[in-house]
Amino acid sequence: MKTYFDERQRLHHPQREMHNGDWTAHVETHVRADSICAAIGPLDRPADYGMAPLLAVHDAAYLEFLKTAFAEWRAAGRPGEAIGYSWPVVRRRPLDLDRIEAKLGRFSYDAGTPIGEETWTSAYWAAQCAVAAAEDLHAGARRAFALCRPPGHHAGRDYLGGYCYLNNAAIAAEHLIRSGSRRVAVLDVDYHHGNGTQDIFYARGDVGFVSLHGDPRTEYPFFWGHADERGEGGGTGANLNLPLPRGTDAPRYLGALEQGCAEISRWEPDHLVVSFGADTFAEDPISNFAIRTPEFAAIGARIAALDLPTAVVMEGGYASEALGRNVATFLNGLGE
Ligand code: Q9C
Ligand code: ZN
Repeated sequence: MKTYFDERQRLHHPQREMHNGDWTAHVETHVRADSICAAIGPLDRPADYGMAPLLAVHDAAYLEFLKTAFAEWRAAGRPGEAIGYSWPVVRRRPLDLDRIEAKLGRFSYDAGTPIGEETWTSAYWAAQCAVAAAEDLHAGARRAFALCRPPGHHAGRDYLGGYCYLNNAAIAAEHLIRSGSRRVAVLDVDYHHGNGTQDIFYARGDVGFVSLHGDPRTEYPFFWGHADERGEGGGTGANLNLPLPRGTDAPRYLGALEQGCAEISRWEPDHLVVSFGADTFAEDPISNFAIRTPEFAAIGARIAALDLPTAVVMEGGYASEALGRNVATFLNGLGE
């Protein structure tokens, strides 16, 4: 299996996030990528596919904002990294406002996802890894792995959040559709609901979304990921959320995965994109499931039994020391 990573993805270094009433040290560090590289390396550098695959998913004004936000923040004399403090919750509309604080409010939804000097560079190369993995499937490969860091599944068409800036899984799925795939399924097994991916494809009948995650009644991102969110318009029925309680262990998790995989099989996609987060790990510092390292192999094996060409896109996982082992175990279970 080809595996993709670009060294420039290490440059992004978010300092802090607003968490439970305080600024805390940010957990989405380059050490995560180092751990994965040490466990499965060496990885290949992706080619540069340019802006087109990003523009196929994201709003052009949003991409321009992401590219320039840090410079504008500095030019306005602000300290540290760019982060919002006011969000348009009611009657949200794309007002074209000049102040960087207003733009941050327009294009984000939380205070956990700062923009620094190198954020755009790292997010851009993470997205290129996802395109490279999609290209491999298009060329006939059965498997590809994109070490996307920063992650992507919380980012929507025109917003960042949840440590995510560009939706790498959506970019891979859309790239496959535009390369001729009739149907693509996205299976999200990160601990958190992939609200950005869900939102991007919510009204689409050609990209299905199935997600297993901590129940948003108690877990981030709270407002999306509930079982009654089934898609709309042409996408009605093509969105399936399987929320699980705190403490979910491997037997219970595999039961829900069975249900999610059965749904994907019925849907008969040409390709599968897996948003893989290892934050379901028992020792993850910000999550509450109870999966142990060897059990990631069984998760990979169940996904392999779908017998679909599969691109794995990295999402979360914050127990950095164990992260590489958890990813390697999952990929071994998935097989070639
Ligand atoms: N400071 C991923 O796993 N934490 N994102 C809530 C806000 C947000 C996790 C506290 C967790 C996002 C890709
Ligand atoms: Zn997560």
